[in-house]
Amino acid sequence: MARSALLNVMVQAAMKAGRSLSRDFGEVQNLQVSLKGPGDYVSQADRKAEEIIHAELSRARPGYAFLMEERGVVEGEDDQHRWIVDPLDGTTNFLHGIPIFSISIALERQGQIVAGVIYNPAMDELYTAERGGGAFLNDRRLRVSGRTKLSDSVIGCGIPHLGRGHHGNFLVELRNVMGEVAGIRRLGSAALDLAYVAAGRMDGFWEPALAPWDMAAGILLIREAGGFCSDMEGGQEMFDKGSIAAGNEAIHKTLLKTLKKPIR
Ligand code: 2AM
Ligand code: CA
Repeated sequence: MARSALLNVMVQAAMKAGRSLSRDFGEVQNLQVSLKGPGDYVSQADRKAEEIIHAELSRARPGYAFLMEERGVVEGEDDQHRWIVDPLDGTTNFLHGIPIFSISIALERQGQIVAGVIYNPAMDELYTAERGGGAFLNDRRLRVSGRTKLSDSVIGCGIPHLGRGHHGNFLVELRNVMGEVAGIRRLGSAALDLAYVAAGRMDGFWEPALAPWDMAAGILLIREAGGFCSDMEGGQEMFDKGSIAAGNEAIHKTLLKTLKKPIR
């Protein structure tokens, strides 16, 4: 498949970081049994992957700014462009030897996401999208699912855990959705969840507390696959609100409504 120069740069960075994460993931599986456990090792793997992506992208596009999970904001001379990077999304899975984790890289131009790459090294699945150019899984063009009824739909979500998020609110959302759908899934990598919606594997997704690096590439993938994304209030402030709801046009609309049903 012929990719643009920009996507090539992003894919190369993601795959190089992916090779590093794969090596470390193999080690994590061995470390599971050791006394100290793999926690520190995983933070190192995460930082190493971020280092690789930062080096590759800076070399190919000097001066672009960064927003990265580990380093935070890195200013650049170019005030038009910003990379938004999660070097390891699905850290808890990685730490537990579950092969569902990803690298997410997006490029923002004048505040608009114009390119996105999500890579799952364990499954060798590469998702790419460029604004106006469609979304792809490896070489295959993606389209969001065509299901229109919630009762036929598989809906992904993120579940808050110890020390994170509002557990009571989530239980209300879950109760509202679980009674209406064919199934609920929780992958543990928001970037991959969004990629799965773009691929039509899941019909919708919501998560109330995410960072821009979890969502940026996935939002573009879904839009380029013909889907819809909003914050959980239905607006376009996903980064500011930190929440997201996504799906095809029909499911996105019904999901938003269902999430907000008053408690019975
Ligand atoms: P992570 O693996 O990079 O931490 C799981 O529900 C999703 O929530 C994952 O994508 C996970 O990303 C993300 N997540 C976990 N802690 C987070 C935090 N403090 N802020 C934003 N996103 C977070
Ligand atoms: Ca993340």
